[in-house]
Amino acid sequence: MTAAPPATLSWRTSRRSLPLVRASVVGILNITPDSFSDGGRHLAPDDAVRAALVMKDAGADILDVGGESTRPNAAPVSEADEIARVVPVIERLVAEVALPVSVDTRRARVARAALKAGAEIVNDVSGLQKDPAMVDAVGEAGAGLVIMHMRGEPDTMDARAVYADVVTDVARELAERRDQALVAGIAAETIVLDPGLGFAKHTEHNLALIRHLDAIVALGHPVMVGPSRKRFLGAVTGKDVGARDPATAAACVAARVFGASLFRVHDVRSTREALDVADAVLLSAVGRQPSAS
Ligand code: HH2
Repeated sequence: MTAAPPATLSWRTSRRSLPLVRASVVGILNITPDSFSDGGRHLAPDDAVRAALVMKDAGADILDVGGESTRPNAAPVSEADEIARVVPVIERLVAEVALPVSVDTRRARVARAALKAGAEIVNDVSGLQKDPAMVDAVGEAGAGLVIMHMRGEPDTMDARAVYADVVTDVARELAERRDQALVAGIAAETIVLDPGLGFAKHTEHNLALIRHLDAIVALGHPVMVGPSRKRFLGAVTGKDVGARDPATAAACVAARVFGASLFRVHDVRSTREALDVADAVLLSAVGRQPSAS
């Protein structure tokens, strides 16, 4: 097996070009009472800023702020409440933490409010399927856009985890959503693709998607993965949600070997260290002389 770092080595957002030579770690900040692993921890802006500073110190490159849980059976949140949760936190993060901020939302109005508050990336887990106004909200701001693969809604997605071939099906559906963004005028270099681990996928689907990530890398955009503390890691290790950070770091390393560039995690420190070691190995291989093998 020949592992190679991905070819797409930067990502343009509305504020800068983010280098992606080294693996980028995206720290998760859920401003929700009910997210499956960190719900209720960062509801107050002071707590969110404190957690973000710890993530920065641990080596986070980007902060991803979300105001709506996408786990099955999560309590619905109104658009106004979602904005009220994320905007004050984003304003404080931009002023006090000085890392690029992404907003994890499926709603165009929330995206617009977050971008106005200083966010520069929109992470849409519906992959532009939920809100028809999302493409314009992202395109007008020139924001970075994460197009994640899922099917249906969080409450119905498990029943939609039926694939002829999960790798080709997910790559094809992601390509269709990417094309929809391009047709609407979103610049190619602002787009990142994400296979949506755990969203309408069973354990074997998640593992196959990591093993064959090259099919998504081949679409020509940087690839993000979000395995953090998810159920499939519990299925592999037998660990409860609170004890899945080593498994998360291992899944990120595997995804790095197969071409991912961005890694969305709760515990930044353990994944940062694991990816630094992976990159020390993978990036040293770039300069290898054929005669030395
Ligand atoms: N996973 C979750 C939420 N957002 N975004 C991307 N791009 N990729 C992912 O895999 C992804 C995501 C779910 O995890 P979490 O935010 O921890 O939980 P919840 O949805 O309960 O807030």
